[in-house]
Amino acid sequence: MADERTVEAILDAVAACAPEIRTALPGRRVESGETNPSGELRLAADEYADELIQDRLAEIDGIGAYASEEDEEIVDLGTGLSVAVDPLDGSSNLKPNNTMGTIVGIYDAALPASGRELVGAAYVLYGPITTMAAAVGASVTEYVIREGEREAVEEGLTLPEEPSIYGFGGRVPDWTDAFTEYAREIESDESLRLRYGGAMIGDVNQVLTYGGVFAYPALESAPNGKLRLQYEGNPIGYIVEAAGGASSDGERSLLDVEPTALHQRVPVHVGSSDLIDRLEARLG
Ligand code: AFP
Repeated sequence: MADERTVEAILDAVAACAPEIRTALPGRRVESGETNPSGELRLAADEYADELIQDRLAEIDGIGAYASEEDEEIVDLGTGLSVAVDPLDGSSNLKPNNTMGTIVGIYDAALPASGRELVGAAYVLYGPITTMAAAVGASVTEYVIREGEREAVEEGLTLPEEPSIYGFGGRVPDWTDAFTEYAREIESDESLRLRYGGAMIGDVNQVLTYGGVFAYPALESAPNGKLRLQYEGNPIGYIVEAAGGASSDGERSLLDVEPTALHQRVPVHVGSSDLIDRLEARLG
């Protein structure tokens, strides 16, 4: 089917960008002097990754729109699928040489779109190894990226039965009372260990690997949290749910959150179903 071929072509193109982005990082740790549409300071690496990915995707037939964390407006590429990208998630981790990622949501709908319109989603993790986790339909595959080529290492990836890690973003004094109660409940569970690295992709990959929960919750100062729905919450929620886990904005699946704007923020909670159920029992 045309869309499946286009989805695979998009995943191949993003994988091909990975070594070029990784190679470009050392020389682009400086701030560009610009801010992105969410008001965050941009690094030269953010701009490089955004331009490279957009150029490569523009060469693919079957893509109608490109949207990015770095660009205010949607770029018209003709007719076909819509691709929403966080070109370099966790770029503040670049200076301390910690993990970062690239996130891709592939929608069969005009943006901003519901997560239910996703036909594929993936993230690249720039860790000790460059990997990609990709969900197409109800299955997640982990790839190692070697010289820009995807090599499947695990198909039908699912979260482990027993969770073992948690990681919560935002400042603790800024958490709501309900989230604080949930956090204390999780912290007191002796089977769970804190893992928080400051780049969602690294933290989510820990959850996919070890089971558990990642959250960047609603804050007193930011009721919609920090992360963006179109190119962070939806694709990550799609991947974690395809891996047998759950996602939530505090009340419902992230995939059911009403899309209202390209850069709208949403509280993000993803992980093992039981831990998400316990979160919604607290926050709902
Ligand atoms: P940067 O891309 O500015 O580093 O932000 C990363 C991020 O969007 C997401 O990847 C993290 O989970 C979250 O922000 C970390 O936010 P805090 O710095 O407030 O913990």
